[in-house]
Amino acid sequence: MKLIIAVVQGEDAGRTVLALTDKGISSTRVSSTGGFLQQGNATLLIGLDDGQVADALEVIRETCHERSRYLTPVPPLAEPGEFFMAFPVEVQVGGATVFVVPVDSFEKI
Ligand code: 2BA
Repeated sequence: MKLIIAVVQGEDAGRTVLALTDKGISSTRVSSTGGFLQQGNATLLIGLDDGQVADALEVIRETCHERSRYLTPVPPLAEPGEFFMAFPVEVQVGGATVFVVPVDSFEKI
């Protein structure tokens, strides 16, 4: 058995969960925040048999898309009279950051 931990963009999460469910794969969606952009994203916890991993990764590839986000740099402490122009920096995010980890045991209690 494996656990897939997939960090996806909020816009893609609903479609990903539905497509996984259509294939009989259970998942849990957790709200999360990226450390770099400090913007909301979603983390999917997907427990599944080894034989379903390829199917789940295919669903994630199909439903999660790369997008541009903009990061506005925080201005440095300026001396009086100094002027700082904060230009937004474009960052490419996603499709998904995926970890596949082995599961020692799985129980529903
Ligand atoms: P964030 O940490 O908010 O990162 C958003 C995007 O910013 C990243 O997209 C990447 O393009 C860029 N980025 C991140 N750290 C950077 C840095 N130190 N310098 C320059 N650019 C940087 P993705 O790589 O697609 O990551 C999307 C989200 O996936 C991340 O959001 C984070 O929540 C998660 N993630 C990515 N790598 C991870 C890891 N190794 N462990 C845990 N979560 C991870």
